[in-house]
Amino acid sequence: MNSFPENFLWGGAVAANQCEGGFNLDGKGLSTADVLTAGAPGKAREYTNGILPEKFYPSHNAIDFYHRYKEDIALFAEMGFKCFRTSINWSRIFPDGENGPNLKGLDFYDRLFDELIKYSIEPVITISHYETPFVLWKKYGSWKNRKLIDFYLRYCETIFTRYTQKVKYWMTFNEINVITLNPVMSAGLKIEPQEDFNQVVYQAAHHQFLASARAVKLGHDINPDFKIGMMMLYPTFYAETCKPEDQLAAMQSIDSHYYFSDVQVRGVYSQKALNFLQSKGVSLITEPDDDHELLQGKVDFIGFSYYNSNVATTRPEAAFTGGNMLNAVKNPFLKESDWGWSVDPIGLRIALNNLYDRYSIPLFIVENGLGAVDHLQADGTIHDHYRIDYLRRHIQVIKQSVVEDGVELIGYTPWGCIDLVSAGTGEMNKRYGFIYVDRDNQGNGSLNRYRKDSFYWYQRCISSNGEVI
Ligand code: BGP
Repeated sequence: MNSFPENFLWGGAVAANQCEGGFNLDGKGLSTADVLTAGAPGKAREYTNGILPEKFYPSHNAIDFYHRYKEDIALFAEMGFKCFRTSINWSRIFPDGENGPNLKGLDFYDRLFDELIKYSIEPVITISHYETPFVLWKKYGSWKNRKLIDFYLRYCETIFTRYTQKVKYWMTFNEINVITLNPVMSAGLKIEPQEDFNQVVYQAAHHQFLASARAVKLGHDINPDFKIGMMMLYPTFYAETCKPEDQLAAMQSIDSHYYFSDVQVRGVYSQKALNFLQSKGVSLITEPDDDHELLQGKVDFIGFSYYNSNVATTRPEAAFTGGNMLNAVKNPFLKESDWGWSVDPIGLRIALNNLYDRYSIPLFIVENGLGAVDHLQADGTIHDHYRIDYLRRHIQVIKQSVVEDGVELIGYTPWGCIDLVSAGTGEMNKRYGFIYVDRDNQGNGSLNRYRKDSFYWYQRCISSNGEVI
């Protein structure tokens, strides 16, 4: 093979809570994402205990994809998308997590998937992307509680059955390993001062592993053609020096992420993982069938996000910079985005190789991209050469990984293919899209859509199957 496979899924990715808006329409319940405020530019968002009138919640209206999905999908089709990754908003289907399903919510996703299928765009669906029904959080403490597994499974059964003819690719949890880095955003985990962080987080992760495994089994029973994957954030780690202690630190850093993929791909906790839990004083509360269930629910593929690489060091005085979900030690060999995230295409090749060598199952890059400030010109154009440069360099190494290294890759969906609300900071001005949306950090703007230069560039990339970039 000397090019991308013919059936390679080029596309783009979003998440329901960051683009849909319509947070209280047609019977939708409140979700944890709906009580997340906008941070000051560059600053983390905050959770409020319910909606406070004096606060601004950017995802309440987001980019109004809920009403404009037809216009947006037409633009994706114009770019030639073969697939589109989004998530189903759990609280649209089960407004309080327990009672439902809400038929109007189900109808919305039927219409959305029909629209994609009309253009032969394959939906790629994340079942839970950083939102949990708010009531499940309030009433049960979210994923701390084993009961969440049953609520999640009921939701899965509903959507697997309803969309069995429309959706083939599913992912059970977005960036499941982020539970250790941002437990509130990832899993709705509010950790009280008297609670032990590790005990809560790894217990909740165990519940998610079981929920995912049961969902994989259930999905395959409902439709054997389903491809059900896990999804992780992949943070390539370099050792700061060849000092053995730094190398060990790099290995241990990435191991703390393999903890998650090992269980979901291999269906077992490794001895290393069990020892790690013990060293942290974590004692998992399990039931007799848990091991068997994990083994029954091994995933079909690994979806992952990759934005930047990281550096592991034993030097306590090392300087830190930004990065997706985890602050990284500064790498003097790399440039950084306006948000301080390193730009490192080679790190993506390493990620692809590491994952494929370790697991030998298909991979899917479901997030990658550059968050940047764009400038809308008076004539409606946006000249985002920096984004084209970022994506071009990443696609070059993806091709090398597929063609030279033999990595089996299903597809590539750059993040935020249409501008949307940032998960980390709630900003609109941190834009990733090929399509510009006229809305600012305070929620002002016409919401009109504009094609950026990268729109035409990606269109050529797709039509040439990655040859013209
Ligand atoms: C990932 C999340 C996405 C997304 C992306 C970019 O971790 O899965 O939801 O938003 O990061 O991050 P941000 O929006 O903070 O720039």
